[in-house]
Amino acid sequence: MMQYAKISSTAHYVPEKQVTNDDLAQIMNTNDEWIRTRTGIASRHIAVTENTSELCTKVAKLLLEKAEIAASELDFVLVATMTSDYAMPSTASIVQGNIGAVNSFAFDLSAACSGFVYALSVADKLICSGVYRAGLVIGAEVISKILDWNDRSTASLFGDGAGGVLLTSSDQPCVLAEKLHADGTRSKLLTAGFFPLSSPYSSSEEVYDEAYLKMEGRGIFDFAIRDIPKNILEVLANAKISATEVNAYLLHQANIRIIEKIAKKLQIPTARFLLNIEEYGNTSAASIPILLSEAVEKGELVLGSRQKVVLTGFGGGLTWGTILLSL
Ligand code: B82
Repeated sequence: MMQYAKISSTAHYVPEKQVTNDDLAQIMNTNDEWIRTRTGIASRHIAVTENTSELCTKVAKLLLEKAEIAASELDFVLVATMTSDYAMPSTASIVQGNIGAVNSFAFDLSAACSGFVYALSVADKLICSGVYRAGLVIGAEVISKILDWNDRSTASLFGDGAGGVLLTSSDQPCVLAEKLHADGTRSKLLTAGFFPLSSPYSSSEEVYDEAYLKMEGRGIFDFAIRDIPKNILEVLANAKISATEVNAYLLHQANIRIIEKIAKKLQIPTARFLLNIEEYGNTSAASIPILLSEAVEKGELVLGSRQKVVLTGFGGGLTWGTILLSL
């Protein structure tokens, strides 16, 4: 019999400290009105003591508790992040150790704000192959550590957090259609954490100001408006499903204006597009799984209900991708 993958539980966790726009205005030249109208953001959660692996470990434990399965039953732990604790070991390895997933392999996946969608696609194939039966897929970021806190145009946009799903084998498909993309020719539009050559033998003239997150706002905004509606439509067409049959659209929470423009282009009421950017800001790879977990918690989405849900990530790489799920 064919093996498929389904979402057995969802969970999220954010650091306790919540920083409002007014709080930010105390430490930089900005104000609530400016941030809110441009971005839709009112606050963000910022890590004070917890690094990315700690946020992930909280999510991993919640996922196992909710589904009532033991860590030893997991085959893999996958973490999508661009803000891992270390370059080595992977954040996924640290989480695997913390939860005692003794039968799991573990690795991180780097696809910026598309990371969770990319990782879910990969995890789905691992299970559909029939080789593996259960795994965690977590999107997590502590972006606050790669921000230039002297640059008000980027520091106000981002927040820290983590969200994830437990995927297990099923006899019915949960992923109905998907399409992932990348365009590395536009990679300079969104960058963070450049490692310059530094050996005694290097004669590099590379610029050394690329440690912090940098974005060309207009360029990536235009990318989102142009490429994302096409991506969503190609996936719906592939599944022979109309845009109005989809119960909820969960898009990467980069900017409220992006989501409004995409909704308008697709001629879908904005109410179908779930939002949480107001509280969390842009949490990169964590934004979609936090959104999903909150919707399940509120009862707006129900696991096992066969509701149709679109997940769409887009960001650095450039990378983007859409997965159509039947929950
Ligand atoms: S912005 O350039 O300042 N702008 C658009 C012209 C204001 C409305 C801006 C702001 Br503020 C915040 C986010 C973006 C943006 O376009 N973000 C992204 C676009 C594509 C992929 C990822 C992102 C992201 O921020 O994660 C623009």
